[in-house]
Amino acid sequence: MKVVVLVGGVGGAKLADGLAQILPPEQLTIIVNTGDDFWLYGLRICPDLDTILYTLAGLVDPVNGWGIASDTTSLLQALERLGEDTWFRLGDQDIATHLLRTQWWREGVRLTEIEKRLATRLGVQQAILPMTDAPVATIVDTVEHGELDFQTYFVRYRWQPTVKALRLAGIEAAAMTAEVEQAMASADAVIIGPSNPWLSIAPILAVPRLREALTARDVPRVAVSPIVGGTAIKGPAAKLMAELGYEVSARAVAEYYERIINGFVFDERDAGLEIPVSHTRTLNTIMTTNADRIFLAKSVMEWISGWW
Ligand code: FO1
Repeated sequence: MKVVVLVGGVGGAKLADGLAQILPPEQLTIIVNTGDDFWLYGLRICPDLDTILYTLAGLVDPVNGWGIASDTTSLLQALERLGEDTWFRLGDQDIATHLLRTQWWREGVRLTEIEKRLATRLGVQQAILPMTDAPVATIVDTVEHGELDFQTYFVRYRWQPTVKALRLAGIEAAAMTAEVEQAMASADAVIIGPSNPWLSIAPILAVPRLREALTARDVPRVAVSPIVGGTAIKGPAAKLMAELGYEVSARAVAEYYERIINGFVFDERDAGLEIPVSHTRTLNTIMTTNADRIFLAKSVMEWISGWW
């Protein structure tokens, strides 16, 4: 069964990792948000792509969920000595990825090809596809600071500013890649990971023609809720939902995805919520251990096979 999973950062990476442990590598394609990508010190940084790559390569920092385990910060310390405010914590080993990516980027290599090369070199066999090759930037309009680029909002201000609106700079010019189109066309199931629907999944769905490609075929399309018991498992999802005027619940997430999904997985702690989707399943969706990842991935796959 060929599975396509749409993801953002840490939560999505955990489910993708669970799926990677139970499916043959050629049967899993991971389509990743690139709205968080930005330039820093002349380097092209793609946080969500790197989080997925490092997680599947077994390199990720288990505490943060991003960056490389036991990485050092010599370069950051040198920058601080030179008077820089190093609010974005780039580890020394992590920088190697950004150096290579940037070199290839400047040579004109497509982001999809760059990520394929990085994955191959780190021994990752699954296809990790950026949502588009074009630079797209999530811009967060806040009450306190006006418009902020994503990482300034998320990391520098620790997602504390009040969000008024979101927009995606560059999305009109972004094209779906042949690789994403091919993955969508041959998918037997599509899973939307427990990533932030507004910050991580919306940019993927906003790539021109991607939403149509996703819904074109009659296959299971299942979203996993990132909201459990009215709060986010990690990050600003709950705070953002309230600021954008949504009820903070798994039901509101299901309603947000209603037109594109036919299945919804939400946490067993929320059993009893009425979900407006034809197929629903409650499970333990909190992935603390590796066994949790495998359990969730397996349970979702078995459930899909059961109703399809
Ligand atoms: N997140 C933070 O909260 N603080 C950081 O200093 C930080 C550095 C960082 C470096 C490389 C990388 O690939 C990711 C990094 N992240 C950091 C995570 C990342 O910016 C966000 O988690 C995502 O953009 C949201 O999915």
